[in-house]
Amino acid sequence: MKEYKPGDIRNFAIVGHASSGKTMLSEAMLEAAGVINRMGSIAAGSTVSDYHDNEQHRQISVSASLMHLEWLGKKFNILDCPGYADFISEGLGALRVGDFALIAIHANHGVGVGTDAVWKYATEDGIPKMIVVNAFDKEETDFEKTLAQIRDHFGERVFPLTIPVNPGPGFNQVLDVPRNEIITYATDKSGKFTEAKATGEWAERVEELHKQLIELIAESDDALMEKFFDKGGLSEEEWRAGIHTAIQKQVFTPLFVTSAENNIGVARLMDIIAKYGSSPVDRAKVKGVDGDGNPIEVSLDDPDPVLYIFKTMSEAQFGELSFFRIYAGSVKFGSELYNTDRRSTEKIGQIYLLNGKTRTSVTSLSAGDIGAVVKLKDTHTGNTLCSPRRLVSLPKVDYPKPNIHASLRSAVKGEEDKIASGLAALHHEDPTFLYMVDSELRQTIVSAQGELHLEVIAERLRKRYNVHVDLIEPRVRYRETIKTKGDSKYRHKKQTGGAGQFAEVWMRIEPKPRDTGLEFHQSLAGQNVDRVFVPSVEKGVMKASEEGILAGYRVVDVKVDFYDGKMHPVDSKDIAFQIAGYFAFKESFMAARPMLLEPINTVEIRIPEDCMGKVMGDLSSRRGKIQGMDMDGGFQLIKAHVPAKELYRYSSTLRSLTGGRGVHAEEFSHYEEMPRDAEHKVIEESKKQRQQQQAE
Ligand SMILES: Nc1nc2c(ncn2[C@@H]2O[C@H](COP(=O)(O)OP(=O)(O)OP(=O)(O)O)[C@@H](O)[C@H]2O)c(=O)[nH]1
Ligand SMILES: [Mg+2]
Repeated sequence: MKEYKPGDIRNFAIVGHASSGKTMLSEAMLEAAGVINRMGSIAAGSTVSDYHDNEQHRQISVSASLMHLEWLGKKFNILDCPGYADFISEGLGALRVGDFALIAIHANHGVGVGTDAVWKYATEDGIPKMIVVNAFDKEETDFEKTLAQIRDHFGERVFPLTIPVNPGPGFNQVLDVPRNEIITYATDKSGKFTEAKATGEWAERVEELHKQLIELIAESDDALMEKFFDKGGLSEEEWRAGIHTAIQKQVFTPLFVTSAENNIGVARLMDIIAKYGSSPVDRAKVKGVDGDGNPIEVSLDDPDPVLYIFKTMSEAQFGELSFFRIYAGSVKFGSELYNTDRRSTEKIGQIYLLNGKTRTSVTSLSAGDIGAVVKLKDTHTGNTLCSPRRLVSLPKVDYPKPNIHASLRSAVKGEEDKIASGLAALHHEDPTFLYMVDSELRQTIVSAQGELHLEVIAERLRKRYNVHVDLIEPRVRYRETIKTKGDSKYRHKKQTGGAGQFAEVWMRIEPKPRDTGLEFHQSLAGQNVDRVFVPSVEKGVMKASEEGILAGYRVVDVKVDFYDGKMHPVDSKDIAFQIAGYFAFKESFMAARPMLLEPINTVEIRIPEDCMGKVMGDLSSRRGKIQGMDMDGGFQLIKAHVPAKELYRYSSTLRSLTGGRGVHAEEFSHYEEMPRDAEHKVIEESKKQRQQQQAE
């Protein structure tokens, strides 16, 4: 395998809104470069990138795939990322290691929420962007309108380097602005093309655009600007030398037109990437911290290796694969590296170059390159591997918090351990997926970025770990409390066979302020009850309060006073007072007008203004109470208190109410009294459940 110098490597992430043609674009590139002989298709599930079962049967990308090819002597490392927001962690990892982002936009649909999101992430990562407007073979595309919309979103400096000449079915020609040419593509999907000088109206058009382009390029550099003014223009050599810097500085964002499906326009895009695209040299220095957390800079030409793990994935046929980018030094088969984040040593096994699932083994890879390695022991997404001589940890990706939750139900007993290790492994692979074992309600809550993400997680658990699980609505942590005072004089007496039991507990209870918990006191006077039984009574009260009395939920905000009772010289003992305390508490609780409290979450919603009506209407049907409203960059922000019970899969609802443009975050706020009818439902459900359990 040829070794590539950093300046000859092009690492990029293809990102964008769902279904904009990213996977087909990478397929077209592979075909043009001769890596594959024939393009696969999404419908047949035969693309190099979407090779997982879960991608083929849904016909969408779920994982980012690494592919590579050579074009004009440059090595392209392509990361084709999923467009669905559910799988954003894949795109975030890829953007972190890319030297630029190739943002795909569908010619029919224009800029979508997904486009905005990836634009923002690429900007935060400080990498330049290139835009591909795809699917010009479709009916009813309008290049000018789409360009205007893109400029409206991302600024006037989005500049077309190619323009569709004959959009619509049969589309095979583009106007090449830098070359003043009309390029005609072969219709056999090979990506091959012939060139001819632009004539007639196209010649005029391209001349004008050409002028604008040169002016833009001149702006990127003071020396060029001077020449531009002196000579009233730039020579071909001059402006070509300036394009690279202009793109780096994003003085302009180049835009290209394609039909990925038919491999039209893709080869010219690849030419520009090879000639002027960003390479690792453009980001030769990255910031990190050393072993003690002090700032440190890693340079492309540092001798000691620094690798960033941007993705890990468990594959049936490979085992665990860790994808890395090398920021300094090189990595060799059999060498030892140190994982600064896990504080452990890793031995480097087989190193691979990948094209989807096809792997080529190499003995080493050097700075700037991207590859994968198998079977690291304890290395997760986001970790840095380096030389033990010079410890480095590169910054982690900041992943969004999950916004959808479900309870994982295990259908077969005895699989708990397998499920637990599966969940842990899946979280390490995908940090946007979280889980929590809720011992109070004996449920495992899984949290993800969307309904599809949840489904994929459950599918992976079932397949990889061979367990039987499904997702159900989580049980809500209701609380029980009282409205008034109550009391009980409870006698526990057992005299059948063996030693007898006797205890009598007199108890008063009263409500306490919200969120103050349960408080146990004794105010015994005289000698009716020996003080040694006080802890026994308290134990009984605690047991009853933890089990719940009304509907099986923990009792809170109650003050208990054990003020008197009776005992028997022989039959009174610890267990007898525990039982009496338990029932005395239950009786007094039921006498004190018991009620349920429900958890209320603070919800922050961000939506386009035109969706206000629908979202507000929906919130009120969920018993939401608006706490505040604000505007932010054309978006409406709503803050509301909504019962947790009403928020099950809210992110899916919000997506459908806003055409995918709304997002929300939720967090527990406080407990509140419930409306009667809702309370009644919860109590009835719990009764039913208890009856079922007894019957089993
Ligand atoms: N007509 C036409 N269809 C296209 C083109 N590019 C992609 N498609 C089709 O559009 C659909 C989505 O294409 P993909 O390549 O999977 O899009 P994607 O952006 O990778 O989608 P996700 O990764 O799921 O976000 C598929 O049915 C493709 O066959 C194109 O240039 N022209
Ligand atoms: Mg895709």
